[in-house]
Amino acid sequence: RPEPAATLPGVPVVDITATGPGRTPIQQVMELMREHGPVLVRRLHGRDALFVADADLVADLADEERFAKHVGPALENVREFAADGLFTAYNDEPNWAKAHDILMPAFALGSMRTYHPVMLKVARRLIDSWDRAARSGRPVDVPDDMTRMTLDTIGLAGFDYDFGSFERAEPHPFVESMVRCLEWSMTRLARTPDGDHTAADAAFRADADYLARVVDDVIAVRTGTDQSGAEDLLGLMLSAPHPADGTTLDAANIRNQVITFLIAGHETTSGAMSFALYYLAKHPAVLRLVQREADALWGDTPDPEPTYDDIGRLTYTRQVLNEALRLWPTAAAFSRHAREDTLLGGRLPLRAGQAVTVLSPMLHRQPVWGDNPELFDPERFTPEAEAARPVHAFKPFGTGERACIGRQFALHEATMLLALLVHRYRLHDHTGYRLTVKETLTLKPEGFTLTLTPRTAADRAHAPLPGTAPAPAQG
Ligand code: FDE
Repeated sequence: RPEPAATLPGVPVVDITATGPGRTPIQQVMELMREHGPVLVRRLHGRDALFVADADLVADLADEERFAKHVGPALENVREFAADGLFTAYNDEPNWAKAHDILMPAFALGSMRTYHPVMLKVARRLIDSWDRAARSGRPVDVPDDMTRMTLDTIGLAGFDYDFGSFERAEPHPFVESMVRCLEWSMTRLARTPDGDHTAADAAFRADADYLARVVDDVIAVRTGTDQSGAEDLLGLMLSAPHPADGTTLDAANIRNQVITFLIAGHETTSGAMSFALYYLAKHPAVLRLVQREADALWGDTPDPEPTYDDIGRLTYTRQVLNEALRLWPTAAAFSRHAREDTLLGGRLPLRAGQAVTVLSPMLHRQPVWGDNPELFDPERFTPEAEAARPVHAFKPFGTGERACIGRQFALHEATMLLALLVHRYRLHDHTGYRLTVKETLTLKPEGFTLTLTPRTAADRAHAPLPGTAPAPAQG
């Protein structure tokens, strides 16, 4: 193993072996960077990992000629249950390019038109459930409900499979097993070399087997019908021939892809919406601007019928989502490796194969973001502000050919839902919630609840005019 510390001039080495990474490893590295700067080596049980958040270094890492996605230890653990699915496949595994080529059309911007009605249908399930909560004064658990919504959406839109999450008091068992698998992947990284982990590993195996059984059921439901040629994700997986050689994906790979999409398609998106609602609840002036935007489209209509094109018009709502993803990118780290020996940023010598992990939450707090990066301010994402900033300063969806394939899907789903919710409800921060970020490989605001009351015509009339600058609030 290379010892980067010895060969990386000026890069501090921080040994965390005494405490371990704990249950919040991302936030631990964030703290280390606040103390030691945006480039550091974290040492754990003698294993070194290079973390960077410096904007120039991240821009250099985006050079696809010299760097590629790295499947690091965390993703190696996820490979135990997602194998050669898109997220965890090695770059040179033939199934990556094959599945990527076959599935890309399902994620092109135009395909969102097909998913729009399904997304709206699931948004209405959430609204029904929140209406009941509003009537009874009961608080809603925001991350739990966002997860219900995103799981049902990817299930129905991708596979025409209904998880029925809103008919369940507890999350679907698939979600619980999946979260435990992700936690296992994360905590396995913190293991001491001498511990006994047989029980944890057996529990993981049982969960992974359960995920596979659910997915086999999703596939069986489809193959039992004449719908196997449908144009959704599963339809493409089952029947679309690869443009290069005319073969389709094999059964084992389809199972891995379905697991991958069910996981990737809902954990991260639900966290993103939860953080956005958190910031809206804390920033009434911003909330009024988002409401104003939705009101301009839908007025006092009690049950608006958002069209596909409406979602593209919700530009301020999209800015709010981006700003939430800046402060808490829910897939908070991604790794790259050098294709050949090279100098990162012209100064840090890396050997071929050597890995670097980008810590997006700290990249998103670098000086390119101004002198108050902790401040929630959607004005950072006006077209003018975006044009003035280096392109690689914002990386919530990773980079290059292995960047997020589901980006448009997630943004369409999240923008529509946020706008519908703020159009319909007043959000009450009834507990005076203090943010604690839970990590299960992805990030979520833990225990965040709201109470709701319906908005009235009078509320809508009193929202401020568009173009009013939101008063910057702390938080
Ligand atoms: C991917 C992704 C990424 C990258 C990673 C690395 O590099 O390693 C990131 C960062 C992400 N992704 C993020 C995100 C966020 C959000 C919200 C999301 N994401 C969402 C979604 C949805 C869906 C469906 C998805 N997503 C999916 C996906 C996939 C499949 C992938 C892989 C791709 C390749 O090819 O590799 C991703 N994603 Fe995401």
